[in-house]
Amino acid sequence: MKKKIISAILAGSMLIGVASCSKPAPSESQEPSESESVTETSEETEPTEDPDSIMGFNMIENGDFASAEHTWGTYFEGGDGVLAVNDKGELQFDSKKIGAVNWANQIYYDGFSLYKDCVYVMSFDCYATIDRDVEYRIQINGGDYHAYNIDTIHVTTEVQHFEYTFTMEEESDPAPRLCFNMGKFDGLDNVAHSVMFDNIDLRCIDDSGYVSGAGFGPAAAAINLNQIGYLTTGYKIAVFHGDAIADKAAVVDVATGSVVYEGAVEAASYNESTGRDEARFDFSSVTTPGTYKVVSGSEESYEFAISDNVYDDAFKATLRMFYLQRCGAELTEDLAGDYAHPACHTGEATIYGTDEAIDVSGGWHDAGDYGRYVVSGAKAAADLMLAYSLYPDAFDDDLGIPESGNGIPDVLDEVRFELDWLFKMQASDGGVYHKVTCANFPAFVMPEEETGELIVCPVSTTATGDFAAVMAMASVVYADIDSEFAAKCLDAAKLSAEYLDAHTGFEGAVNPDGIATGEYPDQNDADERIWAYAELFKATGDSAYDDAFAALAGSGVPNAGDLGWQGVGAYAAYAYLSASTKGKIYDVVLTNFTSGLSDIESATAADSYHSSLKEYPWGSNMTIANNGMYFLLCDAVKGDNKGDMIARSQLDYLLGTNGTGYCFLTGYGTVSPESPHHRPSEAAGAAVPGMIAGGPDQNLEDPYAESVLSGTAPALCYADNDQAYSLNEVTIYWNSPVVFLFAYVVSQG
Ligand SMILES: [Ca+2]
Ligand SMILES: [Ca+2]
Ligand SMILES: [Ca+2]
Repeated sequence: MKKKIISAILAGSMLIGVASCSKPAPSESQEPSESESVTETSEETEPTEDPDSIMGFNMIENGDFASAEHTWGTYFEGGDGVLAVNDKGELQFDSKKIGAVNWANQIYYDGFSLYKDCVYVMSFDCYATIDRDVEYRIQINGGDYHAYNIDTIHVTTEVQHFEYTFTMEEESDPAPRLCFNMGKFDGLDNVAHSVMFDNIDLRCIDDSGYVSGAGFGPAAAAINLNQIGYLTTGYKIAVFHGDAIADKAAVVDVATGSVVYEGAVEAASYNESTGRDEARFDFSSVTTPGTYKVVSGSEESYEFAISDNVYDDAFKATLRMFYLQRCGAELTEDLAGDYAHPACHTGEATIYGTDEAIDVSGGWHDAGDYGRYVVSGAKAAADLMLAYSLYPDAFDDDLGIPESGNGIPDVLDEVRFELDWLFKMQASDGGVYHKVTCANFPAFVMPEEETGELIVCPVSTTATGDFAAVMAMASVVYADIDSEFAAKCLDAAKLSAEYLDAHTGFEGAVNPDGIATGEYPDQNDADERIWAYAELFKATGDSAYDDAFAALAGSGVPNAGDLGWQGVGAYAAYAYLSASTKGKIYDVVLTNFTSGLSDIESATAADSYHSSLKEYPWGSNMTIANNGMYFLLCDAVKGDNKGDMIARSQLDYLLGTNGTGYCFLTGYGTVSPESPHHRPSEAAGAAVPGMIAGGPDQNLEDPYAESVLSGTAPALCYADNDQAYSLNEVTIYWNSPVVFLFAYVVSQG
């Protein structure tokens, strides 16, 4: 077969903006599994430390398709087709539908790296059963998806060889994507056809610019501690590994250079979560305000403060994050700075499957996307209200939001912004719509630029239960502030409880056809129903709600230790146990509620960093914060003070006392996430301050994580990159339990 040779030299091509946004963000925090059809399995990570090793091999595994087991994925946006290795040893894409855009059909390959200032050659053979255009791209796999190397090729029924030489002029990318777009092109008719690829080869031919180990984030520190610092009276530890492990360590006053404390380092022990020996150093006895560092062996820590108001700014920023997530309202420059934007998502939304449009403007954007979801919003609102209820003195009226100075604690003004949206999500029969989003996740744009049709998804019993619960909670919290509003909240809660009474079967909580945004799925709505009855019992003392609660929770509240958006049992149990009227199954619920404490206690004691986790799943930082909050809620019920050390150490973990070397709160500490998976941060080119990143996910649930962290110990599976949506997204319900922890420690002093 004759091969026509086409060679293009695109040295240093950086065609930023060309055919960008070839696909929207592939996934979001709550939806790891349903975002795209991926046929790939785990990839081998190429060596990154030895400069010799980046040269001289084909980075595309099985590029000649000698094996039928390929690791290519497919992405469809209005197109359709089938990808397989054919019996001639070629990768064959059978196009069934070409869609409306060139990326309507995309095949892609992940699992290789490109290094700054290195030169690469990309080559492949391609033919088709018709004449057509195909777009070849090597692109960044996140953000604006711009290409590092790109060409539109004309493919015919003859095999052609394509070859490109390019220099990587941008920062090193450990997880780019090679893809071929085979959707709609000018002049192409929608006829069934096939496109064949073979001998796909990508290799480095010049590594003279390569710097070993460069480009993939800061090296973890050998001494980890709370990078913001400590309250004067607080418990204080630093954790050492590697060269920092010594018999003795010191705390040095940065201003004077003098040692203010020297003490013994605890014996080192192996930590399974990090895969290394670590040793704790307790310096709680240092209580004089100042700026310090810890010195041990040949290592020293980042500087940190000890002071009575050390967390004031970080606490405010963590709460202020909610203001910056507001939807349907203008964020003004005087308050929002670089993140100011006009009102977004103000149009009416269509109720799925109908012609009816309703106003559901307002509320908080959920996460890195602009969806608004009832179940996750309910968790966030509940956390903030609980924080205020238990620690009111921690909150004031000068947060820097539009309602600052109105005489009402700003946390309640902020929650009310969400509650006002929630009212709009309630149908006239009391059922509550699950969410409002566009059909797909948006590109990386500011919120007012997401202008697609808004769709309200059907009522779910989980959303309805959560709604009733937070509205009943609000009726108590706002009673002294605005009795009329509190009464409105209680009426809304009762109406939704009536809906639940009349609809005893599980409803909703799955994405309807054509909706690809976060699903927030659930298999069990008993905990949401129980939570609704518990809060209504607490709000009203009405024994009918106690009866309804007991009927469902008689043998125990499901998920009794969970403060999640899916398992809400701990909220339910706490509400029931903190009601002023003692409920009829109080003792059963108390045992049930507190049964999870010992596991958390033992995990916390065993881990060098006092992490309460044994495993690190997606959003592990939320579970860390939730565990601290759970202990404090149990304390509140029992009149104990057992949670103090655990709550403080979970907050310390989030702020730097962890194995990654990161303070996970954007804008605070010495090393914190700079590239969160968060559209306003991307659009502004700088991370919104005060956001908690998802944190380590040992399951490596995005291509970047898979590429960079393969083989990494569970608690170290973190990377600060906007492509790493399973590690570095942010959400309102990851921030909210951290607000709770801050409120606790600040109120304790
Ligand atoms: Ca072949
Ligand atoms: Ca206020
Ligand atoms: Ca549930």
